[in-house]
Amino acid sequence: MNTQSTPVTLIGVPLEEGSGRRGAGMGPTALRIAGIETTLTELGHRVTDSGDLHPTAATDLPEHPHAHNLKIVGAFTRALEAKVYDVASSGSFPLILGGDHSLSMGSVSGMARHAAEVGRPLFVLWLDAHSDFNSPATSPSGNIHGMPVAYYCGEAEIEGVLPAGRPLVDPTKVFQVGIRSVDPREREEIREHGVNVFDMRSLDEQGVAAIMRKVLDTVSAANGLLHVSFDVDFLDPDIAPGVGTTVPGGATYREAHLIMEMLSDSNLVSSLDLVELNPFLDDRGKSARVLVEMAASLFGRRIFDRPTRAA
Ligand code: EXY
Ligand code: MN
Ligand code: MN
Ligand code: MN
Repeated sequence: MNTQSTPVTLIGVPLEEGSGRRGAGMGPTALRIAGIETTLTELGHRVTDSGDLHPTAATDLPEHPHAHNLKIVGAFTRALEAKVYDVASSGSFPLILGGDHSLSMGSVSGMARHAAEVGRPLFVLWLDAHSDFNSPATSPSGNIHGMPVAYYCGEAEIEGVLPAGRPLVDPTKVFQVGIRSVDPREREEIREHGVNVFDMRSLDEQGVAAIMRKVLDTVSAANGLLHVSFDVDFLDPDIAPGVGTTVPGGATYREAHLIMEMLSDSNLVSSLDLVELNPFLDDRGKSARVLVEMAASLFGRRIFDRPTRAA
């Protein structure tokens, strides 16, 4: 996304049942109160707020002992997959206001269908403290928000939510940045499937800019689309306490902004999730405002424009 005027469609996803606790369902409202629409409009974009999805629970899905609340999470997955596909196909940028991270089963799957249709590979940048590569077979909690990456890569074995034969994401096209909490079997799965992980130590050692250049060069060389999924817990809890799964030692304010600025300059980003904001746990709207500022950098806000490099 760059400074040019872009049609953007906000999609509210008041889903919290994937997280095992209450509060993330208020995330879309908090992001609206923090000014997501006016901020992007003032940057010159044409923003449409499509409101919140409110699907009814999918009665055809089973109660699953190791995938809690599958009927409602599955219903949101179906509704969001269809919505994101429609929005992207219409030429607008889907900006998903979460909601817990299980919503990415739908948003990424919708973008995967769109990418397959336009004949371009889909890449995913996963900004998170967690790898979210569990499955019902490996999850220590049964909470589906720890499973979306495995799901959209076809590894979570939750049948019947989306049609068999849905386009999947190649795990080697997933880049995870900021990781610092991984379960033992999840670790094995990530390695086995070739997910690209830049954990917090990599970020400390290499710096954000070098990592992002690798990611962006890879996407650019493949003429790919890039979906960005931003989990609040990617950030250090000091700057973003409004999330149920805080992990110490997260990204700083400037590291996160630099990622957004480089993404913006790249023009490669096709879609964005803002997830796991839990306003019930937040400190006077602090985390909601930080997320809106992150979106502003992705959509072209700059301290100063960079000088054009001399030939
Ligand atoms: N790995 C843990 C689990 O699967 O239960 C914790 C997952 C937290 C997921 C948050 C959203 O990133
Ligand atoms: Mn997550
Ligand atoms: Mn997380
Ligand atoms: Mn596997």
